[in-house]
Amino acid sequence: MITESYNPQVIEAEAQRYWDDHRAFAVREEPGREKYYCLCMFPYPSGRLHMGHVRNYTIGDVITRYQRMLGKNVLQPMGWDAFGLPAENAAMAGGVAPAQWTYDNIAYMKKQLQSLGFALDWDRELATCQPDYYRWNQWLFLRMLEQGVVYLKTGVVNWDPVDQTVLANEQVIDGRGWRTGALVEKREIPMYYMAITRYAEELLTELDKLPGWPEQVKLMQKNWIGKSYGVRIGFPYRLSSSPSGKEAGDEGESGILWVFTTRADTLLGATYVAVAAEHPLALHAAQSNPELAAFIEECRRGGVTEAELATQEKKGMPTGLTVTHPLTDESLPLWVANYVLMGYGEGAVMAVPAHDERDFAFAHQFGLPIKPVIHTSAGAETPEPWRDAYAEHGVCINSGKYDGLVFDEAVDAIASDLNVFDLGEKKVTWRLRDWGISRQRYWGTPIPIIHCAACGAVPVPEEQLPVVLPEHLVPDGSGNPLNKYPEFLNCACPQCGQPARRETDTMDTFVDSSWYFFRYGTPGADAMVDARADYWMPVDQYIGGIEHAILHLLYSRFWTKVMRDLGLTRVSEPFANLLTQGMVLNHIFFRKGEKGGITYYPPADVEMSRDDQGRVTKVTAVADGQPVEYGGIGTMSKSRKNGVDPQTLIEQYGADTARLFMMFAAPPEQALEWSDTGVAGAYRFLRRLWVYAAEQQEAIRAAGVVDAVVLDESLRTARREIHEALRQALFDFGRHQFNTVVSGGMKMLNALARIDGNGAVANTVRREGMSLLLRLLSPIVPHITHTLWRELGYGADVLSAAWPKPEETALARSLVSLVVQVNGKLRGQIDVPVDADRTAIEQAAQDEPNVQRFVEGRPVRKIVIVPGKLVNLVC
Ligand code: ANZ
Ligand code: ZN
Repeated sequence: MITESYNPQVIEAEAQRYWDDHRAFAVREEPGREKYYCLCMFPYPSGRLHMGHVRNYTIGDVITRYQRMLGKNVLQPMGWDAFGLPAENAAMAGGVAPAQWTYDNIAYMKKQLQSLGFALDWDRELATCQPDYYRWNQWLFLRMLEQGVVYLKTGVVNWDPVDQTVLANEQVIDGRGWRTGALVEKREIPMYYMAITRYAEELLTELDKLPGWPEQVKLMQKNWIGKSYGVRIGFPYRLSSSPSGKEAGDEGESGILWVFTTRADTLLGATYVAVAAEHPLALHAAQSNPELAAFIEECRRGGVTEAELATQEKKGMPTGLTVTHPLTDESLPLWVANYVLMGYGEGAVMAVPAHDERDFAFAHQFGLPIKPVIHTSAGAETPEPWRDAYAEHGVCINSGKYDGLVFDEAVDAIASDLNVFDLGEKKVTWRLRDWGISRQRYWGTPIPIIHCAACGAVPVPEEQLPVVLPEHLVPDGSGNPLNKYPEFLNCACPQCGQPARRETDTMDTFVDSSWYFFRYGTPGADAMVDARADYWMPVDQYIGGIEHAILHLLYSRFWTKVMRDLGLTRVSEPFANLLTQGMVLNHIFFRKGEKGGITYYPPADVEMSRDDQGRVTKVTAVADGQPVEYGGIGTMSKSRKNGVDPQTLIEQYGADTARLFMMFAAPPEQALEWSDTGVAGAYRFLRRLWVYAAEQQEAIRAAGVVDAVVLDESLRTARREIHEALRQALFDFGRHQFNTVVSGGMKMLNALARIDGNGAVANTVRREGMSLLLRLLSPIVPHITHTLWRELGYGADVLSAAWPKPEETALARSLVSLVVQVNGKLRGQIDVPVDADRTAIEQAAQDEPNVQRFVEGRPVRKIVIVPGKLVNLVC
């Protein structure tokens, strides 16, 4: 019995209980049966789900249920990216151990996920902070160490001198420690690196084998890997032997400064040469120049990321040294510049201000010469005054024997001329760096190394894995608590048995997320992976935020290739198809305080009026009725207080409404604007569906199968409308355009509701239409469709019903509409059978009442028929 009122809380709990009891989403490997692996990026257990999660996991669930109804063996797992800094911060703030905090959050968020009715195989749940997961991080680390894919090298870290601790990049704010405010120092310490650069070429070329990835993501990966074809050019120099100055006849020490350039064709336009602050030549010059030494120190304190370097103000200082131009023997000044990176190319550039943006800005600032050597859109002459660098390729000018050559020719000619003096060679340079994985943090996977005074750094033997992280420690901000915990720290050297000390660095948490998708395929395995993973991998559809477009996906691709080379998997690429869902946005409201501070107002705490164009005209705070400023639409965020808590939404309207709204409001890749009226609209549609089913339940239950032959015209039309909407919706399902799937479902319900007549024949159309509609909508709103499917007597479980299919006979149009004109003017419309003959059409046209009025008894002299379109009566 379907009650009159739609009560989502009751039916959703019931449907979820049914799925639990029937273990509906637990799957097994079934060799020979087509599999589908649908995966959403696993969440960090921050405490509560946010709308971005709900959107992400709803998209994944809709695809999962859709593929399952297509008959595939579908795996959709879930787990927790459970290590990381926020747990340590929460621990410091609340005095609770990160492990406790993390497990509590997992428990709460798991309940939230379950209340949304996702078709998840919870038997495969994992949390990366569990020893039986991270032991395999350690195990693979050791295999990579054996292969030389992991190696030790010194790296630079941020050191807080007050707290005596290493800070993560995000803990450094304007060059100061986030807690102490102390100026952060750079320190060099030994760290473990993974040689991702060994796979650079493959990581680049295999992007072309991923047609199911968004072009934008592939481009971002490509730029990150950054393969550049260029020339390494040598600029000879001579240093004076006494740092104090050049005495007569002092020949000094000679050498060659190497630079890397992608624009060897501009070599004749080089007007100075610049090196990074850490470059040996800069350090040499600083020995006799305290001002330069201070400048170098200042550069070292600054940001290290590329983004920081690209945006920061250009700073520089001359070294007083010069180098020799390898083709002209001209002497060029050598500068130290903060825009030159030590870690890229040669840590030095030949500067061509006329044709390079950064060199131009620098030259402009320090009054260095600018010399054009390429015919560009600026023309052959120096445009005065210089406003900009002209970076386009073009023909060489002002370049002596190279004049007239185009880019490729010039690069070849210059490279081979330089080659004669051993001052140039073609070279490929990569932007990609090896991946430093050591973190001086507690809450992460312990690096399985033991330090022995006699034997050095000794790998933990395999049988001693996992190195278990003690879970009860509470960091207090003064460094890694493992360093003060003897039970962890002290151990015996595996090689000589003498007392030794455990490594206390842990792994970057990107390690944890680099292979979790393999582990879902092999829950409980006593190996990193077993044969079961071969059945499931690769992931058929991966879904997550664009913020992971580069690092997470690149590291996962890298680990997969390493695992392949170790014989652990057959796949080379982990994710066949990738969907990056759009952000969830909401209005932003704020007031500016007297001192310039900004107070944000949650959308629920303001009243907003709009004009008839939908523009916001007036906003006031509910609390005091006073105006509040409107900040437009932006990503939901805690700091701007414009988030909406999914929990309230689920409690008020139910999971199906939340899911339906998410799917209806925008296609998955696009940004979704939050809208309370949209949510209410989604709810109203579900209630209409429910009420329709309640009203028609007896009729539908009792009805038989549609017999197309006995349908009258209006039933045939209703049925055709239903099948036409279904056909379009199925097409949209296939291309993951769920918003129009939902509108298709709405059209189907409208067509059903328009059927009048209570006869047995009409009921057969209702029964068929409702069956199609419930199956179509079941991936999106699984609870209501589950209940109605059962209550209307279609079967026990809509999940195991066949995916709906439109019927050709229902789609065939039996009538066509023709417009009728009298003397070329539109006067009426007629519906005639598609196969009607000329006489029948003429008769129908003349019988149309409005047409009769305009003919007014005049004799019709001629009738023109355009088949399928119109009839024109001439009189
Ligand atoms: C001269 C020149 C002239 C350049 C010109 C560009 C335009 P991609 O394409 O990203 O590989 N460069 C080289 N090493 C650098 C470093 N360590 N730090 C900062 N910049 C560096 O970039 C290659 C270009 O980046 C090189 O080509 C060099 O500037 C600069 F009209 O050399 B070029
Ligand atoms: Zn030893």
